[in-house]
Order: sequence, then structure tokens, then C-alpha cells
Amino acid sequence: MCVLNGMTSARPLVVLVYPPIHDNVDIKVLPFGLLSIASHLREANYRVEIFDLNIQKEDLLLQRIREESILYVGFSVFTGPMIKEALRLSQIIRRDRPDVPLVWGGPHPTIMPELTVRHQYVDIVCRGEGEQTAVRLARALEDKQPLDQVPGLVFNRGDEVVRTPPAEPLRNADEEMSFALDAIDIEPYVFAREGKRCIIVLTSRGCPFRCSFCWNLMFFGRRYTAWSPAVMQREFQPLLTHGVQKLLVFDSFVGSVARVKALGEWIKAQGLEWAIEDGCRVDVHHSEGFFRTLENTGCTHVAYGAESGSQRVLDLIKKDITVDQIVKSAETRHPYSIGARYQWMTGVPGESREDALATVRLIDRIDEINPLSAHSMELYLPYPGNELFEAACAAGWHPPEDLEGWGTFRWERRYPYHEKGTWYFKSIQYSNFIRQYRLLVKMSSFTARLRLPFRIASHILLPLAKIRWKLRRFGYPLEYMAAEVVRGFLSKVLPTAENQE
Ligand code: B12
Ligand code: SF4
Repeated sequence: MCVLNGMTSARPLVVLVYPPIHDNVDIKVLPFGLLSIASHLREANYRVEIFDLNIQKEDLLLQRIREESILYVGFSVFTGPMIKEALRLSQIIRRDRPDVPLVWGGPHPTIMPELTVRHQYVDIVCRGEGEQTAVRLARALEDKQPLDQVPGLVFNRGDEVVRTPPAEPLRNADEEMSFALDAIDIEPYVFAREGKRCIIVLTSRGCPFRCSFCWNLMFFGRRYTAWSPAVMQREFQPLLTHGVQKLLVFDSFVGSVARVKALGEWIKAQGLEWAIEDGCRVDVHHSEGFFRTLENTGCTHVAYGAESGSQRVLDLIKKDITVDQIVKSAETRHPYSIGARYQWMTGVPGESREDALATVRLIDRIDEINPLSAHSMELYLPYPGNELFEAACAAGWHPPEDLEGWGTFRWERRYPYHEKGTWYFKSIQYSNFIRQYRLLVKMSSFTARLRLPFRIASHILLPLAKIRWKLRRFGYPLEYMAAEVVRGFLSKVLPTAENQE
């Protein structure tokens, strides 16, 4: 946390909070959303303090809130345990400072604004991109103006829930995109991988594609904003002067081949290595020219959203790619030293066991074509706000009914749309992870920093995972069921990032 410079303490203060994520990994990602909002608030002459509670202790936050004159406290929240944490903190702040409005923004409040704002510890929800809304809200609260005039809000007025029109998105990324990187201590976000000091960056927002399971469609409506190397030169200087040696690009969609080239050339000119850890598509990022550019600019690996080896499932989820294109990406890449992590998803509503086995076969085929490949796989979870979520509900799945419920949302052992049970798909996912663990360590920052209990479990279960994969026997995964019980126990006794390992 730091008080942004150059303002007198007479100016009102906005406090922005990034609650703990409670993930199974101990890599931290800069809270880019809050850093961007902070920069815009500062432009408008407000003081801002950011507390990332994945890094900092909450005592300091609570102390600042008790002692300062505060316009509002803003929480950034996505679906899952962050909600639980944000509710717990909101309750404490409401008790200590009932005069301070509690504002929630981020993916979950944007997707479910009414359900969020109806909670007693939430006063205002900010929908969508928050830069302009955060500033206009600060002005309205400071001037004691009605909130109806502030676009992008949902708030309570008595028993009524008021929804203002959507806020304008940022129009000119190159002019408007800025991050108040001096508002936080950068060092905790730098981590070592294969001897290099790495940091995760985002270089764009949104995505022009239409996959039916993805939040981007709902949040950005196929709008895609990428900023130029000039913005990175201007904004990312504090990272570059921090001894960082490698940038890990974590965009939803990394952009056209021409853009990737410009990005790579800028990174190389800074004397850095890089990798694309998310956001490639086999229909866009597949040409020889693409891989050559990556090699020439010091990029070590890329990550593709491949999702399924079944064309039927790819069509069902509107991925707009073909199995042949997935294969081609591995073939064309073969002469180059570029690794690729293929990201798969299993257990979607409508996916049969035969579809899932098609994914298993395709993974093996890609490995034969190009050994510089790794594979990560997720069990599909019905995250709200998209078409596939609606399909899951229509197939009989009951989503949580309140905000507390969404705060404990994680995978369930049985979804009604898996006719013969969910464990089959989960078993494929686990077997894949355990088999791939060593490769993923090289091509996924998050696997490299998996917490110790999970690393030990992956070693113990390796022989069984290999047998399951070879024989295609994924039913009755007793070892994974037992591991889940242990995982549940560990997450209760080791709840925070600090006390793990
Ligand atoms: C980096 C990242 C992570 C990092 C951690 C994030 C961090 N900073 O430490 C890691 C890898 C750990 C992670 C984990 C997970 N993630 Co994640 N992650 C992201 C990612 C790629 C970037 C986040 C980001 O910085 N965005 C950029 C900023 C600009 O956007 P933003 O944060 O949303 O902020 C803007 C607005 O939302 C708004 N806003 C936000 N907060 C506030 C607050 C106030 C007061 C106001 C006014 C406005 C406002 O204004 C901001 C600026 O415009 C996003 C996708 C994306 N591109 O956004 C997914 C995303 C947030 N993750 C998502 C998910 C689902 C997960 C996982 C659950 C995945 C999984 N299956 O395990 C886990 C969570 C684990 C857990 N225990 O819950 C989903 C969330 C969907 C949802 N319904 O909430 C997203 C959207 C991606 C997706 N594929 O759908 N994630
Ligand atoms: S390509 Fe990726 S980011 Fe874009 S809509 Fe599909 S899943 Fe989402």
C-alpha cells in the first residue's frame, strides 16, 4: 500500500481492496483492474490506497479505515472464495465505519449485480470496466449528488434496486490505459522460474470471439482493446527497473499475428525473454511466420485454448475451431523451439464419455507430432453469465441462490448433465495433470508454484495415472476421491497463502 503522491491529505481518500483468492498456487498477479482505476482516480485528484490482501495483512487496511476520512471502500471480486472474504471484510468495515459506502466491482458483481447488491454488506455495485464509474462515483459521493447520474451502477434505494445505464468503455487504449504501479510494492509479484525473474502482465482486454462458456462475451460483448508497445514502454517502466528478466503475457486473446510481432519486438528491445501463457487460438496463431517471429524475439512458449478433441463438443461450445487446426498447430510448430501448452476442458453439458476420450486421444497425437507440448485440463464449472451456464441450469443444475453460496462455489461431485456421473471426467482431468506435472512446470507459471501437498500427491499418484491413461480406464477413481478428502481437509486447516508450505 502507498498513498499516491502529490496530493494533500485534505483530499478525500478512496480505498481499493483485492481480497484473498485462496488458490492452490502461490504466484501473485498484479491487481491490474485496481491499478488502472487508481490511476484514473488520481488523475481526478483523489487520494487512493490499494490493499492486495493476497500480499498484505488486513490489519493495516482496517487500521487505515478506522483513522481516515474515506469516500468509499471498493472491493474487486470474482466468483468463488473472494466473495466470502469480501463479505467478511465488508462486515467488519460496516461495524467499524457504518458511514463508509461499500462498493463491489469485478467479474462477479458485473455478472450478478442485483443478487450482489441485495446483500446487507454491499451498498453499490459497479458493472463492467470501472475506470470512469469509479471517478464519477467519487465525485457524486463527495458532492452529495444522487447516484442516478453515474453510469455503470446498481444500488439500493429503499426496497428498490436502481440500475443506471452502462458506462462508456475506454475509447482510446493508448491514451487512456494507465496503471498506478507506484501504488504497490512490486517485488512480491516477481517470481523465479528456471533461473529468471518473471512477472505476469496483461496487454489487452476482452476478446472478439464468442465461446459459449467464456465471461468475455458477457463482460465486453466481443469488444477487444489491445494497447501498443508505446503504452507498455510508458506504463511498465517500474517493472523493467525491477530486475525483471522475463514477461509472461496472460491476455484472454493476445491479438493478431502482426500485434504479437510488435509486442515481441518491443520485449526483445528491452533485453527481456517472454512467453504467452494464455490467449492463443489455433485458427489465428498457427503460421510458420508466427512461430519464426516468436523464436526471433525470445518467446519460449505459447498457450492455446484447444478445449476438446471432439468436433461435436467444439461446435457445441462455439469455439469456432476444428480438430484439424489443433493438429496443424502442433505440426507447423515442429521445426521451431517454441513450446505450447494446450488448454483442455472436459465435462461440459452434452459431452459424452466418448467425446472426452477423443480429447485423450488427441492429446496423445499432439505429443507424438510435437514433443514440445504440454497439456492442462480443467473440469468445466458452470461459472455464471454465459450460454453454457444457462445450458447447465436447463439440464437441471441448481446454482447457488445467494452471494454466500457463490462464495463457496467449487466443483461438485455430481452434475445432473453427466448421465453416468462426474467422477469419470474428473478422473481424466486428474490423470492428465499428474502425468503432465513435470512438463507443466516449464510451461505454466501456476503449476511451477503449486503448493507442497499437491506436489507430493502428484508424485505418489503418478504410476496409477499413467496406467489409467494408457488403458483409458477412468471410472471408479478411488485414489482421486481420497485425494479430494485430503484436499478438503488441508484447505480448512491451511486456509491462507502465508501459512501454506
Ligand atoms: C490474472 C487472473 C487470475 C490470477 C489471479 C488474479 C490476480 N490478480 O491475482 C489467478 C491465475 C490466480 C486466477 C485464478 C482464478 N481465476 Co482468474 N483471471 C485472471 C485474469 C486473466 C486477469 C484479471 C485481471 O487483472 N483483469 C484485468 C482487469 C483490468 O480487469 P478486472 O480485474 O475485471 O477489473 C476491471 C473491472 O472488473 C472493474 N472492477 C474490478 N474491480 C473493481 C472494483 C471497484 C470498486 C470498481 C468500481 C470497479 C472494479 O474495473 C476494472 C477496470 O476496468 C482474468 C481474466 C481477465 N482478462 O480479466 C481471470 C478471471 C478473473 N479468473 C477467473 C476465474 C474463474 C478464475 C479461477 C476460479 C479459475 C479456476 N478454475 O481455478 C481461479 C480462482 C481461484 C479461486 N480460488 O477462486 C474468471 C472469473 C469469472 C467469474 N465469474 O468471476 C476470469 C474472468 C477469467 C475467465 N476465464 O472467466 N485468475
Ligand atoms: S477465444 Fe478465449 S477469451 Fe475469446 S471468447 Fe473464446 S475462450 Fe473466451
